[in-house]
Amino acid sequence: MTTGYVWHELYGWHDTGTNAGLLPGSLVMQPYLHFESPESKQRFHSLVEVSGLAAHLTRIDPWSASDEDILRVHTPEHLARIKAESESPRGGDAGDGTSPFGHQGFAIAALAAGGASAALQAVLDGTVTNAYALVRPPGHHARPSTGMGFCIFANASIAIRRAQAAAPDLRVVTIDWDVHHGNGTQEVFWSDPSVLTISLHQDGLFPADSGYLSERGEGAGEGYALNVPLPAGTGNGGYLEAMRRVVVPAVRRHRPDVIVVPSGFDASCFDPLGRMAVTAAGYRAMTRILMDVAADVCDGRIVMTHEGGYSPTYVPLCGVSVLSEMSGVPVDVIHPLYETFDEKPEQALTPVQTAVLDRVCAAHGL
Ligand code: 3YP
Ligand code: ZN
Repeated sequence: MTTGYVWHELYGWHDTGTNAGLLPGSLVMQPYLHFESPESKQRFHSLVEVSGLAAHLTRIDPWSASDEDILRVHTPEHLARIKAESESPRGGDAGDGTSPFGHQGFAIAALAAGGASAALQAVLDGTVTNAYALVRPPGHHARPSTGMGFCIFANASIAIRRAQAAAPDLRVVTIDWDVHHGNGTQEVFWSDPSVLTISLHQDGLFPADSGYLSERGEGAGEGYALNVPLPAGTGNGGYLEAMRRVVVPAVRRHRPDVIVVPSGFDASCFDPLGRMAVTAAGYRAMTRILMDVAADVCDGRIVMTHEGGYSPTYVPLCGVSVLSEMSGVPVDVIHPLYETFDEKPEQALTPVQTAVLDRVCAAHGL
């Protein structure tokens, strides 16, 4: 069993500029980094190297997604606009004013989509059993006609559509555990029963008015979008129960050939953009559950594509925990003080969380 790993130095060069969080630099507040700065992801990669994990992983080189690959998901207008703004010395914005990119940002966005695609291909052709594509910019909010929420192109969706172009019968389940709703992935596969899109997210966080249980796909895709909107404050107990009660039975019912996980670590207890409480041990345990069901239904095939996660010091710990579980390589980088968070009261499953899961199960016949 081998685990693939994608990283490219240029992912760290994707330039979101100076902002005070989301505010443009101005006299309102001292300019700082944009939330989606390189820090958390570059430091995740550093820890993969320095922990010794990298030596046990199979490095997969990303390629640049072709126009044809991007156009399976996005409109020609979106692609043309990103390319045009990318030529400007000042760069541009992917669509909503919060998704800036620098000069030549198109090239890095295409390399992110290509990194997800390379990881998926390596898993499907058997080069590796599973893989983690640590790409940047992220992708799960990007819609066919526009980027949004720090995303330019829909990396995971582009990878899946590319794989389906070669294997039209390919069945996929996406399990998005980023704290925000995976609206872009949901939209791409809205009418498509071949791809079951599941999103676990904080109820009502981002995008606005998105990620409700009532969103379930339409036409032939009716029932193949599955939202699990968890209440703010949910920790390992609620997330693991959602995995056991919703995700595992839904995966067994769909019988995918591969599981794709848009993986953000912004549901962690240290994240500045989420209000959830998942710990590194929680992410490891969620990974274990996915690996067990994947072993049963799809020979263990799992591809994770990196999304959000904004704690510069905790994202690396969560990421390395997931990679350690995926690869079976023991890595123990967690300081005992961090482990005290595994025992906090918010880690326990609550009746409110159980009631949400009851409704999700009832709505989807699980
Ligand atoms: C986009 C603008 C405000 C919240 C932000 C969410 C980005 C993210 O991590 N998405 O997964
Ligand atoms: Zn997020």
